[in-house]
Amino acid sequence: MSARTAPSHRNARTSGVSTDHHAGRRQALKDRFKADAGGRPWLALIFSGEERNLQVFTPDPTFYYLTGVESPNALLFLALTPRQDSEILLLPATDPAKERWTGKVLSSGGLTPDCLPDALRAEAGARTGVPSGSIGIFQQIEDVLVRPMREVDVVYMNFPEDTPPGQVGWVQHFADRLRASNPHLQFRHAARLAGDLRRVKEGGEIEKMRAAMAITDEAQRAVLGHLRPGMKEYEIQAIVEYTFMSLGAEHVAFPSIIGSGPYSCILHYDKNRRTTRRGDLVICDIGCRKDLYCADVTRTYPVSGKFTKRQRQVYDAVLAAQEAALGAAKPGVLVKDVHQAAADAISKAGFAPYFFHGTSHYLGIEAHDAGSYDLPLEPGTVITIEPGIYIAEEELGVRIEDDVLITRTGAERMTHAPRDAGEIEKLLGRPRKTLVV
Ligand SMILES: [Mn+2]
Repeated sequence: MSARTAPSHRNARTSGVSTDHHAGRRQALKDRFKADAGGRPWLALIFSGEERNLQVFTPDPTFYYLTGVESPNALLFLALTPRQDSEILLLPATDPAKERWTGKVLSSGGLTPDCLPDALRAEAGARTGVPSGSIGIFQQIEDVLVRPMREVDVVYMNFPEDTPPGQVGWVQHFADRLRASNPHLQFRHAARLAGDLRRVKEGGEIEKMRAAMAITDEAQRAVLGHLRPGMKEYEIQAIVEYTFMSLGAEHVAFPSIIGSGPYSCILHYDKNRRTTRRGDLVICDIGCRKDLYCADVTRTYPVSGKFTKRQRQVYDAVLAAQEAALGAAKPGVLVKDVHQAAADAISKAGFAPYFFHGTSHYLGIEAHDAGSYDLPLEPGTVITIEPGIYIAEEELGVRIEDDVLITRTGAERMTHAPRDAGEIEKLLGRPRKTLVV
């Protein structure tokens, strides 16, 4: 049975809230591996990644997408050989000593007599849809692999980005060792096939993204309530991130970019140390992560409360470009077509040399989410639309970014922070709120 007709998969498409959607996603990915392997037996190793000391652990997005599990040191094993069609989930062994430091994670029991592996595995099974008999301890990885490694031709792997530059992580070591001892096998990246699946969001994912977006919109409004000349960029960042956390976000989706004056022209500026001045524009490119799904919203504000004539001219050109791109976004078109609509509008306004980045990226479990840009947009894809004009010699940068859901008939703007220049000036004209300190 193909994934499209499997009942679990159909449920997933409509509800997205039961554990069924993880089972459906795994089935859909297995179908893609099967087609990609061209009838040859294959196995796939999808790791959650390693935890690093004093850092917030975020599971590998593909692992999380397929299991809903946030534990480090876990593995999803999938295989299709003449002998087996299997799904095995290996979880970290329960470690009460470690849990005292970092809290509980979904685990498999196993290290001490007072842990109850069966109960833990039943819980993991209920949450992931993997039969509890197919849930084990991460240390069993070698046992799980022994036989299938002899039976397959193709191995799909993900490589979690969990390692500081210049170091080789455990997964990379493991992959190198597998390759060296199995030279007859073909190793392929799982990321592309999984990415194309993740690219189209289900209802439940879209709801999670809307929640992250509503909080991010609220943080933009909080900036409008407090912004004044002399405020440090990092104070604005603090207001943004305070709002994120107080409204229930777990984290930022990416380092907050608060760029004023000359730094409004630096695309990924995240030092945020400058003191704003009257007459500056300040770019606030921010997004929170909630339930591991991301939002990404940019607004550009005049610090003094009013745009100069020149700033307003540039601002309105960017807004018109964003509207043009929004109008072009619909099923069947490519992301580059959406970009072209924005670029044409900016050219028409005479600012062509000052727009030098792409207009859109996918958004989801990652701020720059997975998926091929060669595929046409389809209902359920979520992209950002974020044209900008950056005139460094005038210290004048403007970017406006919203998150957009492709629908059956066109596109829906999902983020609603104040965007019109007149409305922004009106909101900045109110008495500014004071801070806690
Ligand atoms: Mn963005």
